[in-house]
Amino acid sequence: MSKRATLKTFLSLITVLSLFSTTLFAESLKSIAKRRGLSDKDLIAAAKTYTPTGKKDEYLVFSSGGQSGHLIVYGVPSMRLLKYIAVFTPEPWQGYGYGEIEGMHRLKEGEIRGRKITWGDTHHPALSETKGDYNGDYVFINDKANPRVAVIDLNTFETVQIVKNPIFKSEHGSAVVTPNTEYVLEGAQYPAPYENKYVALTQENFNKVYRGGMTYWKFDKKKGRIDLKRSFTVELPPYMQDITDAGKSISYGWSFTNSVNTERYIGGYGNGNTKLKNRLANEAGMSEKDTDYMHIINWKKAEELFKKGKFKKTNGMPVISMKDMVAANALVLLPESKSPHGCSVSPDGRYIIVAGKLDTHATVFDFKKIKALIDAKNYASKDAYGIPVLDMKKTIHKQVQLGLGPLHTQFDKEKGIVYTSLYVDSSVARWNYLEGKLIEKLPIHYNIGHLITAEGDTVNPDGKYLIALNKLAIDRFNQVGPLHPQNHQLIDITAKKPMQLLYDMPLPLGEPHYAQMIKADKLHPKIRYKKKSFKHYVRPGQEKVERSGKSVTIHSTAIRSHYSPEVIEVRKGDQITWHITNVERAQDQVHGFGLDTYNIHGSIEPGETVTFEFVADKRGVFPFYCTEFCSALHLEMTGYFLVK
Ligand code: K7E
Ligand code: CUA
Repeated sequence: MSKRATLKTFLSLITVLSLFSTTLFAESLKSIAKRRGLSDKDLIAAAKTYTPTGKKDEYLVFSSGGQSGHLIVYGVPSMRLLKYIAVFTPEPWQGYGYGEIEGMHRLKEGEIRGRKITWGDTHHPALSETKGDYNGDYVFINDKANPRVAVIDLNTFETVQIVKNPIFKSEHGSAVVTPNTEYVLEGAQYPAPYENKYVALTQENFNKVYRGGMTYWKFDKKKGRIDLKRSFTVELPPYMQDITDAGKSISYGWSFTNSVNTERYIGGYGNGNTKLKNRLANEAGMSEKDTDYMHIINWKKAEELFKKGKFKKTNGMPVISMKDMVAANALVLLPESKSPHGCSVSPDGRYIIVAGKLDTHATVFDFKKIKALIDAKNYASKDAYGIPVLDMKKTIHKQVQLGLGPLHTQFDKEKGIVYTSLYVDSSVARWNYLEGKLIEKLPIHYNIGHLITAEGDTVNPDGKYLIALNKLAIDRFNQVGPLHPQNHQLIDITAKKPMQLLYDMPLPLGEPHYAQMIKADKLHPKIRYKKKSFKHYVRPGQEKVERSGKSVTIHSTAIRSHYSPEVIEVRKGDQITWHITNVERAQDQVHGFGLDTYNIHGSIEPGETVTFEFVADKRGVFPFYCTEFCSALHLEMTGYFLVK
């Protein structure tokens, strides 16, 4: 055949093949849809979320891990899980709490009053911000149960600090950052005495000694750590402070915190008396009044008071009194529909949207009006603690009926458009808070708590995706016993109307509350550690075992596929300090280190030096080995630790 004829045959063959393949593909897509019972809508949803191998996600979500005490990272739109970051809870894979000194130190740092705590109830992650926008440097997360806040460095996705609140006994309005991450906020929840003392639960004591509060943890951006010496707390009444948001732009310098139980109802049901009689149960007693209070705090002024030394220390925490805050006109209360939950500041900082769980309305407060009243000291009344109370009516921009159980709100790219979760209704409401109009509702499955949109609480929301963080899954997934996974539902919000449900993701790790969604290209995590950045870095060829009395220090290296040294002999009772440097440079070449029955396990990432400390308190022969399948000869990556 001539060259031209070959080309001709080749071309016609391609035409036939491509025709054949399109019909084949079209047919098979149809037949797959038929076989699996998929609608056209389902196919579109699949195309919008399916992420072929090697392709990356546009956004990353940092979700609280609820009772697991971890932080969960996943991609959007694929909804692929990427990482559980160990924060308040031991996690062996990452070497967090199993002998690796870094993780041990973190958990030690989180001990409260000498008690080791190995769980946390994480609720609200907060990505660090610059000018009100996520900067991708850090993420903070709170522990509601044991009042603590953790700092996670997004260079490594590792927890680098845990601070504990020395005066709160629980917290909730946390973690929240101010627009330039000047402070990380932590609001108390269940009022209690600041001191660690017994104070009988009488109404009188409750009113006088039990307290709420708002802690402003100073974040030192240079060090990447919270600076305890520059942190302070504003004393608040024993109202149950709840969700908090920081002001921005025109409301910069202020923070807003909801509350419930401004009735100061202390219960009684169960207090040696399980019959209700004349007393109400908490749920009724705490929602007797029609309104509760939003706490409006000028943290810039509080900072000035702190710097002037206008505080008293309790358990080492500087506390600015309500009296001093009121005298500085820096603490004001605003009535809001009773038992509210969400509290969200608009991207321009002007509006604060509050949804009352027990009210079908969302209230849009206008900060301009609030500020004018505060500046003029135009107050309607005072509460029992002498804190001025604003006239609610004078501060409202709109009140909009959304449905049953409105909770949290997030913002769209388009001005005025917001999304509010409706817990009881099991739906998401899309509405316009500037015009006060409900646009549409989308049913979700089931009982939504928080919801998030892409960068939806920043000064520059992206819109695009919404995720419903549902509380119940019920019948959405295969049954796995009475305890079900949570259900995060991805929703497309790009069209003006309607919203489209795209994907259900089960999350079997605690009950997440809040999450935040950040553009993936804002994150620049490292691939390997700089070996020299570790004090105990071991250079290949310089491995050794040193003894000084009962202290044995092992300087060893790990590389595919051996540890050096491989055999280590010590005496019973020796105090062991074991440094291991992973001298690999290649991406993802991690070595594990597991030691037989010593409850020691670590993760040694490329370039990293990890240190283990323990006492060789059991005699015997203990193999150690690499727990990551790092190479074909990974099983051979082993050695013996002998204790005689
Ligand atoms: Cu609504 Cu802790 Cu933010 Cu749960 S909280 S949902
Ligand atoms: Cu190193 Cu397996």
